[in-house]
Amino acid sequence: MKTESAGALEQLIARAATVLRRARHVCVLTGAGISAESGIPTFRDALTGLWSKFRPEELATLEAFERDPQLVWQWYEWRRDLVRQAQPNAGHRALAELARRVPRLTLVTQNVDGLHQRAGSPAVLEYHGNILRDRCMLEQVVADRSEDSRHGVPRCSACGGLLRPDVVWFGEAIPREAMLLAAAAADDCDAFLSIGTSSLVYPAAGLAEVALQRRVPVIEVNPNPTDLSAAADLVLQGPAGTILPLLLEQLAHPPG
Ligand code: BV8
Repeated sequence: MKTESAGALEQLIARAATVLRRARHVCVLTGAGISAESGIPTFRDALTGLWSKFRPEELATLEAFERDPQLVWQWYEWRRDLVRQAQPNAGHRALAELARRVPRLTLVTQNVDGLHQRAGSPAVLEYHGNILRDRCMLEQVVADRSEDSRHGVPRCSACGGLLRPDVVWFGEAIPREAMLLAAAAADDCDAFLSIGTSSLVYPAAGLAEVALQRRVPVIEVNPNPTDLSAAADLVLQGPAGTILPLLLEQLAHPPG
């Protein structure tokens, strides 16, 4: 016997599928929540255990790295191991499939784990970079590690400069191409999907606001309410790994 809430959720998913079926260009923003079911702690949860005494801004900033590069690298190496052991989940795979079902889809992710690409999503905009790449602090380019990486702080094989994770830290600019392409997609899309994000970190959270200002349908997928929920047109409350496959199912089998 279907519970009332299950019935209500099914109707909301059917309405979301109708929006996507009519869409010419879907813009999707994802956050840490879509990777939670792959065993990667969400950003807030990435400060658990021995890292719980730190605030994100205390580890994910240039100041923190300059103050103690070893400590910051320890945190990133711990997160890198989690990313290497992780597999894309049904949520990532559903988004890769959705890109094949709609005329145009722009996928913007705040995640640095590369799981969208591993699930087969084409042309993912890495708005906050990628944790598995190193960037040279001197040349500001993606670089390889030299043999003599001392004391847990890797060095650039080309110039010996300090290496840092190729991610965007708080107070740093979004990579230019990703920022311009994401802004253009938010300005052009006729449907916007916000998945697994608390919508707290800017300028990423501003992309959904652009869609709202343009009166484009905004659909949120999240088991918990967020700063965006009140303004969103449809809120599909549940885990992305459950909701997104159901959305694809509805897209494939329109009612009646
Ligand atoms: C900048 C990479 C200036 C590093 C990250 C305007 C207003 C207020 C503040 C600001 C503002 N503009 C700028 C700021 C400051 C700051 C900011 O936004 N601060 C916040 C904290 C208030 N922004 C910046 O500093 C940005 N840079 O402004 O530079 C500038 C400009 C020009 C030139 C020079 C400088 C840079 C921000 C990027 C920082 N880097 N990541 C790393 O990963 O180590 S941010 C990082 O945190 C993530 O990438 C992500 O963006 C964010 C975490 O948010 P979420 O992904 O949403 O994750 P969260 O844990 O919060 O929530 C998880 C959600 O998932 C929850 O809602 C949960 O319910 C849900 N969930 C759980 N399970 C599931 C699920 N959903 C679906 N399915 C499930 N199974």
